[in-house]
Amino acid sequence: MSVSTTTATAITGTGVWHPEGVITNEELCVAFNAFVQRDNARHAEEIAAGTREALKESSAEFIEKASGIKQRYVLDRTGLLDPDRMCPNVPDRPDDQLRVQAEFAVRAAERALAAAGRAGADVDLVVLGASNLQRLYPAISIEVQDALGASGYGFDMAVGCSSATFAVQLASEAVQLGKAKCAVVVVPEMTTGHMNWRDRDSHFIFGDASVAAVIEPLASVDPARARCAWELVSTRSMSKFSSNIRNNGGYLNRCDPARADATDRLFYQQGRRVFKDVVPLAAKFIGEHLEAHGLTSADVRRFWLHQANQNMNELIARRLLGRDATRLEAPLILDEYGNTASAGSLIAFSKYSDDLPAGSWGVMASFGAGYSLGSLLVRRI
Ligand code: CO8
Repeated sequence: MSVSTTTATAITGTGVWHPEGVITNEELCVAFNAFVQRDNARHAEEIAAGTREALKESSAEFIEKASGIKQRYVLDRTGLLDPDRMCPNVPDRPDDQLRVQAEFAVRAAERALAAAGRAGADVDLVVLGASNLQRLYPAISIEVQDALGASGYGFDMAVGCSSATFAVQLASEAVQLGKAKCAVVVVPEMTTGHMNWRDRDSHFIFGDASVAAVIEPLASVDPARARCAWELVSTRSMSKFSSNIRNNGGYLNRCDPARADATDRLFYQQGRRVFKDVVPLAAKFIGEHLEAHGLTSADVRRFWLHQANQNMNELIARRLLGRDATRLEAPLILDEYGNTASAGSLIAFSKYSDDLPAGSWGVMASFGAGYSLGSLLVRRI
């Protein structure tokens, strides 16, 4: 476990961007069920002979009840809703054009910089954190740095759904060490590319979105410039190995030709086990972080939790508060966005933070594959 307690830094602006395409649960299930019917018809003889199990249909009612998700934003509806394709159509771009993930990042970064009253030329560090990286090199953050007209340096990092909180922590520490004066954390989660849209257990989970945050020294915060600034009082992170959420996609995949069509190169999970593990783990992790600062959950005005599952968040908030949280104490964005991987808690923060008065305490918390957990203790300036 690593703990940082004197981050004299602040989040001076955030920005959210998502593609315009929307897929509702109902639309998603129409496509999925058409695929199921076709697949079962194709294998009718084996199914009748008992040598193959028939695929089961999905339902919009199940999805909303089990997860709280009602819809998700997606870059490409066409490929996802085509029962013969079930994969987003994202044409490759020439090397002299901004790639999709960098474009996601730049769009959110521009909004975050505007909120912070900063320009791209002010930026001297870009940390890109995302659960999936589009390519290996050059680092996507460096492409973003170039597109923003920033100086300094950039790097990419991935820690599943804790990529954003870990990235904020690293950027904050760089500012704290004097290595950067104006860092931008970009979290371009183009998640629809890593899902197995033919898997009934998980086809409904993720959506595409991008979020960014500007991090500067606390001493340089100017309320006239940055309308909604929050001191990053403390950051905490933790990891504990588990294979319950996994994606074996990687550069060595082609080296095992026998497994060219393996579906474990896409997202898969033991959802029930994860659910059971995460509730006590996350509540303890956040509670201990607060305790280390002489705070209790009652002192916290808002918890911006990872946005994977409404039932999970309600249970975690109940453990922390000893009662049900109100919608504003633990806001949800997953009903509209789906699970946006590591972007979720930061999107919730961006959308639900400017109403709180100066001095308010808040916690952003992520829990994700790895397992990985991140907690950011913040106070409104
Ligand atoms: N349509 C209709 N029925 C379905 C469907 C479907 N699409 N899928 C499953 N069912 C059926 C099953 O067949 C089963 O039927 P039966 O009882 O007859 O066998 C029944 O519904 C229940 O199935 P499950 O037990 O699989 O369903 P759950 O109630 O567990 O819900 C979830 C599935 C929503 C995926 C749930 O398990 C979940 O959210 N788990 C938590 C993990 C998670 O959120 N994953 C998201 C991505 S990873 C991530 O964001 C990080 C999460 C936390 C990390 C932890 C770090 C410490």
